[in-house]
Amino acid sequence: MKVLVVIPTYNEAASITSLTSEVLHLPDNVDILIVDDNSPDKTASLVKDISRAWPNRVHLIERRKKTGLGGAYRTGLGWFLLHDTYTHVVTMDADHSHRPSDLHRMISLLTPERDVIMGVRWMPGGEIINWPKSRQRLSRIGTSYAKWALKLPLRDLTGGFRIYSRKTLERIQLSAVSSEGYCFQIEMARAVHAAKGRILETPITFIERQNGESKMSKKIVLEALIRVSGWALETRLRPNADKLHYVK
Ligand SMILES: Nc1nc2c(ncn2[C@@H]2O[C@H](COP(=O)(O)OP(=O)(O)OP(=O)(O)O)[C@@H](O)[C@H]2O)c(=O)[nH]1
Ligand SMILES: [Mg+2]
Repeated sequence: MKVLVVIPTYNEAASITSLTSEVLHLPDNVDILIVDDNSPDKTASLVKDISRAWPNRVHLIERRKKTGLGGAYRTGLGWFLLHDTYTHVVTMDADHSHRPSDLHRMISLLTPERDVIMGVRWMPGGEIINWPKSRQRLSRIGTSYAKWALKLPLRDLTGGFRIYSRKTLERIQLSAVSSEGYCFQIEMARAVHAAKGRILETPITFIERQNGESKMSKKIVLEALIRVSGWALETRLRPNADKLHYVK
């Protein structure tokens, strides 16, 4: 088993050095791929310093401009698929909202029978620290709506802390997962479910960022609302639409 951790970054200079150091010092010997969108705060040059200190364990893809989380993840997951020494890929935020200690525990849950390990805030044992009530409400409503609309039996559809096996991603048409913003996480859950991926939900602690700025915006919320509503209709009109769309 060899794990790659993909971390998208936009203006995460305040967090990226400490986060990558914590991840690299885990006993799991994981490698890291940062996908940076030309951050004005020079996140990428910090990553270059880190990768000089950790040759072959830290990789960087620099995209020319910020086009959203979805595009950054499509690039990162595409890189993972091209490098078949890696058996699993992790998606993780750069801002210390996702704890490396949870990553270690999630990796320990991997077995050949499990296709996806999904970090969940909204289940017994899960926790959210320092998130304003309004943000918690948005996330809970988003997950509940998507769960009902898409008929997905999952408890944290908007969260981005997950592990996917290579086998699972190879069954999915990644280019068909076209969301730009955080809706990407919902769409990936939909695609994995359509591909009959076996998903294990596990509780995580999510901590509000202490440095840098959130990229959450009205546009991102609107994209999710419009897309999920469209998929809901599609699911009801053509129950196997997701399979036809996402599964190879
Ligand atoms: N490359 C790239 N990374 C992005 C983009 N938008 C967000 N990210 C990264 O995606 C991760 C999640 O973004 P955040 O802004 O923390 O979103 P969030 O966790 O929903 O919001 P907060 O609660 O405010 O932290 C972070 O590592 C960001 O740097 C983007 O357009 N391009
Ligand atoms: Mg965040």
